[in-house]
Amino acid sequence: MGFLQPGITGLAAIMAGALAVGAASAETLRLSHNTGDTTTWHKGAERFAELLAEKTGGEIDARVFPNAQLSGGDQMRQAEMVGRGALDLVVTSAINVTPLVPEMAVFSLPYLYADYAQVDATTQGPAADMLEEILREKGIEVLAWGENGFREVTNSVRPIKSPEDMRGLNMRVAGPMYIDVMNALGANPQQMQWGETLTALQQGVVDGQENPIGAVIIPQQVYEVQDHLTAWHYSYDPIFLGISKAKWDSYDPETQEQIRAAAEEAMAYQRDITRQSTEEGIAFLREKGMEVYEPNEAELAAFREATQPAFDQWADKVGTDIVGAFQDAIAEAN
Ligand code: X2X
Repeated sequence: MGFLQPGITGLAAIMAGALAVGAASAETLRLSHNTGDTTTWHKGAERFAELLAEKTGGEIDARVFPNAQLSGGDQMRQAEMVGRGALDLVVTSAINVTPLVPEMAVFSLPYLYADYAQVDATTQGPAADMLEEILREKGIEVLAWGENGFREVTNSVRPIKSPEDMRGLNMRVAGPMYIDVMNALGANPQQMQWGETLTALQQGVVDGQENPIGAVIIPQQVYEVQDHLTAWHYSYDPIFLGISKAKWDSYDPETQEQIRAAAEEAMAYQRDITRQSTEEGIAFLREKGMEVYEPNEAELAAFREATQPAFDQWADKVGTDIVGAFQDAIAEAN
């Protein structure tokens, strides 16, 4: 036995050396997103991390950081940080990028989309390329589009059935376009980080907020702090998985293909689970004690009309080229 000992030790040393070399060549990218670790954003990001390791044969993996913790809790700063290479990867929604790229507001123009077929005709088609081009100039390569969803309004003061019911409500909003939309409805909007919103709702600092059911309202338990929800579908919000362009350009074409394939698969999964949970969501929220109101066509038309000034104002900021391309794709969708 004795003479075998050095042999085994030697082999172990070689194996340890090989592992060390392997570990040294593996790269861990940092992925930032701005919701909690229970959301479909997080699940999509985690799925991407798994697929990335799988498709690159362990050469690259990713670590997911929720709650905008890598940008000091500031959800709007993430895009700018990825753009200058201070973050490798981001999962965030379009509205959060509007301070950097106002054109990103196109997706969320009030009542632009009537259904998912129209959404997919833009986010999964050439219309989205126009935004990808602008983001690329800002240092962000979009790898794939996912879904935050149609944003529905909640509050704890009264059921919302008409634009008049919005008057005077103190509403937390995520970004600048929604300030103008809420003002058009006669509400008092206040821009606030998502990370501070649940506490603000609980303490009555604001009366209400708006977010998608499947991606955010259910997983972040907004129903615990809000009594009423109206499914008014007033604004759609996509998410995207983006990588710093500097990082992207450092990879060879084969690696880029692996990264993109991982992103596309992960975001397709993320869209699926988001739609699934949105579909089951209204029944779930009622079970949890929320009073859910589903407006009829005439009531939706009243909300659409009331938000038209904000649509026009932001369509101007986005520009007619992009808005027109989106409207054309939507018209062809159904
Ligand atoms: O802050 C929000 O409301 C959220 C989570 O939906 C966004 O990132 C826009």
